[in-house]
Amino acid sequence: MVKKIFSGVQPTGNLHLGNYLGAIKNFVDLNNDSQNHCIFCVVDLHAITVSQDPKELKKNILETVATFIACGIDPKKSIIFNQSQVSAHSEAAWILSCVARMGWLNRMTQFKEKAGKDKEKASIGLYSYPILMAADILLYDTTHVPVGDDQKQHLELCRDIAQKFNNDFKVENFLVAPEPLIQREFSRIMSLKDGTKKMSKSELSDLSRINLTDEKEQIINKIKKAKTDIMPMPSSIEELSQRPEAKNLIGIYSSLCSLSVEKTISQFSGKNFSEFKNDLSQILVDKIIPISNEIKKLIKEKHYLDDILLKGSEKADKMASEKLKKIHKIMGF
Ligand code: AQP
Repeated sequence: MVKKIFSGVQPTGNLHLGNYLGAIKNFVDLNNDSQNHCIFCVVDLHAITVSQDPKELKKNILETVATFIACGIDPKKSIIFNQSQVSAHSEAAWILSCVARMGWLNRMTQFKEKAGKDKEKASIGLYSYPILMAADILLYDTTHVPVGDDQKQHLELCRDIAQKFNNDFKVENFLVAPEPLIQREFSRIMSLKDGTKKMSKSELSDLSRINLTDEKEQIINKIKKAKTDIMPMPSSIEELSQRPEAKNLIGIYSSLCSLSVEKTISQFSGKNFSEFKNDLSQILVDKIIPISNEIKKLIKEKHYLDDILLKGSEKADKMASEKLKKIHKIMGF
């Protein structure tokens, strides 16, 4: 079966190891399967749900494209574009916001986490952003969405919106309810400073994450300073449930080496953390430094990156505006 894949990354700077292992690595595998039709979107409209410096935003959009390509996405095989250039996304989001229910959105945990204590001051966009995400996905008859574990709830909302639209307007299967593609293991990479918090671009401390543009010395230093507990390396998987930092670092190592957690544990059982950290740093340097160098090279090729976005948005616009036209007809516009 041909899979129609859609996924997005926000151009909010500091793309990190969590974005790579939770999402982009998966994008690359999907891009390499000739059975799939892939669309990878730089979701700049999502980025402005929190305030952005326009100059930085422009730079980050191009850096996100450079990161996609440096990680291995081929713009000849997959469509790469930025969301703001295809107006159907915003139009469909309005229509779908009249289908979605307040109660559904009120349950979204990411809004609660991102808005924090002072949710009165959060933008309305931050609250309604899962509806724009649903529009992004549904405009392309997407069948599969590769995302990190943190986006699972938003994808369930997208399915509910598709089903309600189809029921309300009696158009069976018109909007395709997509399936999430979430890796079973290592789908949520945690902060290097706190194993209970997700690794995130917006976390103030740079020591909490490995950025995809980090230099060798930065990676080594961050792993050296990464929080661990006072006990030696675990000898069983059961021990990990009480040791979030050890669990996270072992997960990162296993994911990068394509090993099971059990295998990694048996490899390092009884050894001390410093030995494990040395090996982890080495694996990270081997994986991240070629990506980091390629991003830095590509970022200077502004015309090349602009051209990828232009061509990608022309293709995406054609597909999305055809779907939107059908939506208009169904709704009586
Ligand atoms: N820590 C993570 N572990 C696994 N997957 C992750 N993703 C993000 N963080 C992790 C996945 O990366 C994709 C792109 O994410 P995004 O840029 O759209 O935004 P986000 O999820 O809000 O990422 P951040 O880092 O947490 O950004 P800020 O700090 O700006 O809010 C998604 O598929 C996501 O699941």
